Amino acid sequence: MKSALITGITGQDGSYLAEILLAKGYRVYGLVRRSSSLARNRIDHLQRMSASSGERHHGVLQLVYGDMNDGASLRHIVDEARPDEVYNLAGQSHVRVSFDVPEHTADIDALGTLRLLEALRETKLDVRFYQASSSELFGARDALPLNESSPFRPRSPYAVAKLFAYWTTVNYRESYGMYAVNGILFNHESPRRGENFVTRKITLGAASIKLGIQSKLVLGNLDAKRDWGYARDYMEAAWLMLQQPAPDDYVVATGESHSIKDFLSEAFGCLDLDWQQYVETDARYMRPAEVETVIGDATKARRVLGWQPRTSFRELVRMMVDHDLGQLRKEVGSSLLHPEKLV
Ligand code: NAP
Ligand code: F7E
Repeated sequence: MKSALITGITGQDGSYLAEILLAKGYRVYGLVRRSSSLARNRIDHLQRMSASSGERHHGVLQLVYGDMNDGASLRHIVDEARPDEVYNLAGQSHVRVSFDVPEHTADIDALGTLRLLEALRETKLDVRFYQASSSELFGARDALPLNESSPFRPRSPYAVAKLFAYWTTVNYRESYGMYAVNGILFNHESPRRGENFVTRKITLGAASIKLGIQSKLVLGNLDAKRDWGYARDYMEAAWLMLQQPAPDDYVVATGESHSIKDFLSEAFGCLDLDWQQYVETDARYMRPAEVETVIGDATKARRVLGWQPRTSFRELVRMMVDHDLGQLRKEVGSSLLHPEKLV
């Protein structure tokens, strides 16, 4: 049985990756941090399945406490789990919030990666390491689309921290011969996307407006363009990166770019609503420095990994809207049965 350690298993990507690895029969160690309320809704179904027998997936899931700001905990986990593969997905992942908590973002996203790589180096394990790098590394560029050779020019504390982690990963590969790769992933979304990223904010907002739960949606810059793919497809690419004969870095993207306005039009359109009647803008959602347009070129991933996105922009938006409408309908139904929940 192959084993893998996933940091960030409770996040959007970690939950999909855990599903993929468990279906392949891996023993999966998921690093979780302590919090006063157990926020594990994205992996609850996996824990339940792991506890019962005869389910679709054959692997074993084990959660372990640790924190990217605590090197001793990382060393301890690595020593105990002795994984074949490590996927470093943990991070303070919100770009705008990184302007509010730059030190924390650098501690977790930059130094956290260094701590984990050091833990792996010290144990001298024959391990394969995946780093969750980001299209935010490129920042504002004129020459599009972006590929592995495009220059980096980060525009936020988040991107600067990720740049440190990117080069640290390259450095450990070159200095110590580690199998360490960067997946330079462009924006990827899903019904499990955090609720304060723009796509999920829109699909939840549109569904709430449709059901009469809210009357307007307040956003920031509507002209920005992103290359949006489906998170599950992207985690397949992450796995493929660790199955190659030699380590390398890859861009993962759809090659299509859409504006926030396009996303609004598609999402509200799924519900027969005109977004322009409901959307307002507010400076509080703007960033001190913005990345206006992003579009990626995943030719190398297609050629070497045999990877390509399987989910179109329209399918992605529809999937998210349908999910949020269904979820909100259930919640409204249950709060009507329990009116005290409305206060
Ligand atoms: P996410 O939903 O925000 O998940 C982040 C995960 O990191 C959560 O499990 C979170 O745990 C964990 N985490 C945060 N701080 C931690 C700490 N101090 N110690 C241990 N765990 C910690 O992010 P995502 O969308 O899945 O993205 C996964 C990774 O890919 C992130 O590193 C992100 O920066 C990067 N990335 C994402 C995208 C994208 O479009 N989604 C694109 C490029 C790169 P809690 O549940 O306890 O908060
Ligand atoms: O913003 C604009 C905002 O926060 C997208 C992370 O996963 O992908 C993600 O970073 C765009 C920006 O994602 C609102 O100004 C308008 O131009 O959904 P987002 P992001 O910043 O692109 C990269 C690749 C990562 O690595 C990150 O981890 O949408 N926008 N109005 C808004 N954004 C938010 N969040 N909220 C708004 O109200």
